[in-house]
Amino acid sequence: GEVAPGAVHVPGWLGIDRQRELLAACREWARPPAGLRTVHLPGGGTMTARQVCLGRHWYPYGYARTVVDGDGAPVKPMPGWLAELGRAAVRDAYGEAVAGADAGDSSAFDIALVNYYDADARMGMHRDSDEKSGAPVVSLSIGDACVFRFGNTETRSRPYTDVELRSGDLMVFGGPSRLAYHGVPRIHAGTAPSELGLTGRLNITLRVSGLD
Ligand code: MD3
Ligand code: FE
Repeated sequence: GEVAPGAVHVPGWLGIDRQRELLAACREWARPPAGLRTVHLPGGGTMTARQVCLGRHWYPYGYARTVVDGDGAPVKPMPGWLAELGRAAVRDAYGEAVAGADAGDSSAFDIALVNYYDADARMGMHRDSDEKSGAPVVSLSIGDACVFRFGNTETRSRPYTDVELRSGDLMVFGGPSRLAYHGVPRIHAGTAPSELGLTGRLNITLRVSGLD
């Protein structure tokens, strides 16, 4: 359903087999070089969700082709099948659901950011503004459920809407929602489907960098 203009939640979009395939791929991407890493913030803190990037490496605050703030290795490529999955996600989420939503150039997904949350990890309220494209962001969740907090474009604080994201859920954020504040205040530990054999939560976001 539509959480806000341009923000569409499709529960259970990924079947369990698709989730297992994505999880297996994430486990490969997490291996060094250019594997899962702790993100260090400019203020001296660290993010509690750990991250691995495909296509371009995100660091606070920009994109690079190598892991500039880690092992320096070239970033793993964005697979064509994953870009295609993003395209299908936008098509299915928007379909007829969001009249007049601007899908942007969603055929050109060239970045994936994979965040791994253990039971205690969180993500503070922030905006994603390092992409030079207005195309929608696709979010896929695998493993433990979480509370996803969708805010507004003006402030980091209220009003916001809390949505439970479960394993297999899709969300697409485009149009007026693309620059909204959002975060993950809580993980529901131990709620992952047992067939996955995963402790914690994975979130994969697919993005269009707008970079050369
Ligand atoms: C709304 N990830 O990677 S996914 C992020 O669950 C991020 O790991 C969270 O926020 C996670 O930047 C939330 C939902 C999400 C992702 C990107 C967005 C919502 C968004 C970009 C614009 C607006
Ligand atoms: Fe974000």
